[in-house]
Amino acid sequence: MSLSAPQREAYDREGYLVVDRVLEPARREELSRRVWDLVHAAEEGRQSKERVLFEPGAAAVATAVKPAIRKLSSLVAEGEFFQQIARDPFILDLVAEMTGGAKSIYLYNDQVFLKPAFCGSEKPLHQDNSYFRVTPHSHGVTCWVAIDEATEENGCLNYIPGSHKLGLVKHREIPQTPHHVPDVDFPLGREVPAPVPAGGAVFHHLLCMHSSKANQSPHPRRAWALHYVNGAAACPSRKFEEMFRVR
Ligand SMILES: O=C(O)CCC(=O)C(=O)O
Repeated sequence: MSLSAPQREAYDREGYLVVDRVLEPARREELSRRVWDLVHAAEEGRQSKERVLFEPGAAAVATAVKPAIRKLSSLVAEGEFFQQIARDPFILDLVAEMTGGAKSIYLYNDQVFLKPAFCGSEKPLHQDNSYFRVTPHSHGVTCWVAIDEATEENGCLNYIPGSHKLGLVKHREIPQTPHHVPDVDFPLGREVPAPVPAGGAVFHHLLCMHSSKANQSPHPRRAWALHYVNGAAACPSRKFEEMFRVR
């Protein structure tokens, strides 16, 4: 299946699109279980350090005994189960359409974003392409799969509708953090929350501005972000040979 006409219009207009189900419940449950296993391994120091990003100090203390994990990179390196989801034809048909009718598709990278209950910190506003630098900008899309239900309370993504039409705006780094934020003197627009049911996904254009708030709820929020690029794109920040080819 590919995009319906209203979905296509919504994606072109807003720069993002929520799809309520991309994973069948059994697959979502298996993904959830496997991701918890990887997170527990990381908490116990059984993951390579390069793949794990911890919550900043104060938030980690909030969990008292365990370090709180913020990000886990490259699930596709974990083998077939994850690779099959990354290659899921339903997801890839949508990705192909959203990236200019891609004939070949690569995974630029993939990462699980975690917001542990009560202490998951915010992700400030940004455009993904301020990190990736894929051109044309429309040749990439992020598919953010909600492993847990993502709500306003536990830190779903918030988007500025239509902000993908602004072009790539200047960003500045926030010192001592891994974050970039827009550095502009014009209004960017109002952020709108995009809740996603567990097993659903939100797809966003690499220029659509988004952020997520801290998780102050008792419910963890985990999402697997798959950043796809059309094989015809220019990608100066990473070689295609080093990426995982999905189609
Ligand atoms: O999951 C989050 O809180 C941030 C995710 C994000 O910025 C992205 O997937 O591009």
